[in-house]
Amino acid sequence: MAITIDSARGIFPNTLSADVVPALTARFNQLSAEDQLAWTWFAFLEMGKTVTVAAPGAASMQFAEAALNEIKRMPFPEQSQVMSDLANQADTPICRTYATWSPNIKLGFWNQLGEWMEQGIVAPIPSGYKLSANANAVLETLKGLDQGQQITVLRNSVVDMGFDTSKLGDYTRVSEPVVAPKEESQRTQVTIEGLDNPTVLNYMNLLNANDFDELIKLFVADGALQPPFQRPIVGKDAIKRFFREECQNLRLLPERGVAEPTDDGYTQVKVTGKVQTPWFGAAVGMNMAWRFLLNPQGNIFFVAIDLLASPKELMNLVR
Ligand code: 45D
Repeated sequence: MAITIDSARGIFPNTLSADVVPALTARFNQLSAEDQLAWTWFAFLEMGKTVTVAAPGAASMQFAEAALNEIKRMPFPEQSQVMSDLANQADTPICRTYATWSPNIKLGFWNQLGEWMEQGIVAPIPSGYKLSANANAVLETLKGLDQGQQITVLRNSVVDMGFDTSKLGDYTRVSEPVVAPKEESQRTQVTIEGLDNPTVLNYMNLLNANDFDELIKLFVADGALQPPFQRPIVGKDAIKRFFREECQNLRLLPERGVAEPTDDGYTQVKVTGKVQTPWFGAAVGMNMAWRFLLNPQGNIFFVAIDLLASPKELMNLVR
């Protein structure tokens, strides 16, 4: 049977990913705009009890600056309206601009608004705001998740706001400047218990070094990368763009892995371990799995990255 991206998606079918995340995101999206804003505020406060967010540098924030300053100058009711519009995915100039931003710029924008809300510069969530029963239930569920899952739900809610990009027509994507790959002397080498596959080790080391030019060479031309809870991104150009836009300064900490030959001389590899995002650094380690399908030349035909259901899944390398 010919190997396709669709068939590749099913390798290591026993891998339990955190389905609670898309489930909770769907419930969040059903809430009213007011509830969504208040909910995110309470969720953010809840997170803030245990971890702090590392604000992005000025170079990353420059693209959000004009919109932020515009909002800063508005009276409170107008500011509240802008925030509701974003949650409602309304068609307004700010919602259109927001839609062109990469996830990190969107997060940076909200992080700044959140700071200003605390300082009284931007309209706060009304004190005594009572979440609807539904919103409360969603919040209670969130509190029961591990931190990696919580920050993924928060990230999703921010990414989904703003005008719908599919209705935007032609537009220019806006993302942070691409950092230079790490100097050779600054690079680290991972080790993975039970696995010495050179492609997989290179993948981890090159991604950790922000060396996307070399990293993309590991893929076959029509290869695919499937981020957590997303459709596969297909083809070298699209994958490279994704690396540059969304994968800077990640820290991959793989722990263990297994490789086995499969059909047509291909090799399937599963690795589990932790991933840290620059937003939270070492404070939040997300429990992850990588499921690779390598061609006979050792190039990456497919890789899926999964957020795991529980820490127990880190030990699950069954095929
Ligand atoms: O609405 O191997 C207020 C890939 C209230 C690449 C607010 C990967 C109002 C390949 C509080 C102001 C990328 C797939 C809002 C690996 C309101 C690969 C603000 C994995 C919105 C390993 C809210 C990478 C705010 C992974 C400021 C898994 C919320 C990366 C901020 C995961 C939330 C990264 C933040 C994650 C969330 C980052 C900063 C999950 C950040 C999450």
